[in-house]
Amino acid sequence: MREIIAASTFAAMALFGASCTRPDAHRDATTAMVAVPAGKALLGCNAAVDPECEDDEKPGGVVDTAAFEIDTTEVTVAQYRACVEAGACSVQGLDLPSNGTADQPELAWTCNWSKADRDQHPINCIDWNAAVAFCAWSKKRLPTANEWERAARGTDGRRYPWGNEVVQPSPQANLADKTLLDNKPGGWGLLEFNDGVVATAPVGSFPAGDSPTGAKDMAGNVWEFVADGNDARHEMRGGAWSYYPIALRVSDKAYAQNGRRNGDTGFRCAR
Ligand SMILES: [Ca+2]
Ligand SMILES: [Ca+2]
Repeated sequence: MREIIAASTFAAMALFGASCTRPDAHRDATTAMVAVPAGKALLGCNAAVDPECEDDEKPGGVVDTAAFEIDTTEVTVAQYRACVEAGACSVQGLDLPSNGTADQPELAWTCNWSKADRDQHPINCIDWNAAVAFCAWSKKRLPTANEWERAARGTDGRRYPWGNEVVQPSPQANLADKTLLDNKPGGWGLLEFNDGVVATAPVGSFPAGDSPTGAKDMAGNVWEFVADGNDARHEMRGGAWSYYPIALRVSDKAYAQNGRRNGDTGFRCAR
């Protein structure tokens, strides 16, 4: 299955690599960034506002982070394509999810690469190493977990990017709502939420959920890889279209086995 699905895209990549050197192509991927100043912020579990903290979020506390910039949005399909066309990024597996051990063709419908009208959706079905390669090509890097969280929640230790208020029925984020439940019989989703989106939405579609720094979709849409983790498993932050409100909390952590490519996971870059 892997070879069949990837064949045409490999051919396209070879074509670009052989005939299309675009030294300025990285400018195509230039994306708006928000500047986060140096200083102290409350990161990790803030039990005063969040009764759902899990063990790996504890203990919370005040952390000093140096100044950095982070992409305003998740990296889009169009931005990733610019890197592919420059010969610096791979398309391997972008149409075929994997849990890190086995391919999951039954989930191929969730992947945005090479589907029509997805240019402004987040690139997904991508593994951690490919995300690292894209950020390097963009002269950036993956954010650390602390940087990601600082950008998502500001300095005051809030529970979600927008504050401490619970997720609204017509929410500030794309999560596993009734749209997913209604359109994927036998699937999953929560009837009390209605964000109108089955899987991913174009980046920045939920401005009511913007973080205090101006970063968008820090809750939901796709999980985002961060630099933390090890060769066996990589940390992800922010929850996704396939998850429930507990995962939209800014201090929540999830982990991907190395090699995992899922429709619910993408990334953004920092510098
Ligand atoms: Ca949804
Ligand atoms: Ca996100």
